[in-house]
Amino acid sequence: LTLERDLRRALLDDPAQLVLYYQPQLDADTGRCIGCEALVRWRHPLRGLMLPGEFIGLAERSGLIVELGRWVLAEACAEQARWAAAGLLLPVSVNLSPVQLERSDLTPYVRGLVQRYQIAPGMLELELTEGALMNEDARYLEVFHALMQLGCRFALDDFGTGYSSLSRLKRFPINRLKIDRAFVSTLPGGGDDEAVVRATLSMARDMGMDVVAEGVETAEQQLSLLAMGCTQMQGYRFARPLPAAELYHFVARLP
Ligand code: G
Ligand code: G
Ligand code: MN
Ligand code: NA
Repeated sequence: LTLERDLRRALLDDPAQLVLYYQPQLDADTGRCIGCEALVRWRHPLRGLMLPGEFIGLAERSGLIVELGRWVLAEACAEQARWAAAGLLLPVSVNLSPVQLERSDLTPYVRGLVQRYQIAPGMLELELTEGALMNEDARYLEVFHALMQLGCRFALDDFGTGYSSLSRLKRFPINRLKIDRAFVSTLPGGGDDEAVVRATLSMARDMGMDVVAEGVETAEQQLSLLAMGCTQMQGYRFARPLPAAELYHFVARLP
């Protein structure tokens, strides 16, 4: 309860306690950075730097996720505009909680941000988990389609761990699948996990979706993914989530 009060106070009075880190995503074929994922942290005045696992659940249960989610979207857009001003055009992915999509004012909010920061909506990718696709509510689908109409891209996070059926994927046109790191960590193994990766790549190809592998940590995993035709990768092998300035320098140092 105190943590909830602290988070409310941070959002209202002291948003500087919140900070976004950015983890780069690379095309391992070309070595280029193709985007980054924004990951929120909270510099709690007493507890120090807190990871999202420690407060996103609380934010969702208390409803504070709506305000927190707005802050994350605004900050990610502001940062993307700062990078653009410095000559770096980099797509940014933002994690969305299902609670945010249940609110019809998400679309005008995002439209306002891309206008204010002069961002091409296609440079903003919204990440949903498979659970977020289980909602059949008409208004929920409307918000999803309105954001798509606006030009935002959608990624399905933690893919392979949930229950998304093909019919559901057709109802929510997703641009990119993010293969959960659980399937990447055992590569190269030749077992079930590798089969899941192959099946995901094949389905994505047929449905015109991109695929990014998450949690790539070793050269062996990278080579195995490349051999299967998966080129987009994110993970400690390349970089941890970095503060904005470090992300900028990471990309600037790439060939
Ligand atoms: O940052 P970390 O590496 O600990 O991320 C853990 C998880 O927290 C991520 O997988 C992501 O799903 C979630 N997360 C991180 N940032 C955000 C955010 O801004 N909004 C939401 N809803 N979830 C986030
Ligand atoms: O949104 P999502 O749950 O996918 O967020 C990614 C999470 O995975 C973040 O908590 C991030 O810090 C973490 N992560 C990113 N790269 C790696 C990696 O290579 N290995 C592991 N174990 N975790 C990673
Ligand atoms: Mn994510
Ligand atoms: Na994920």
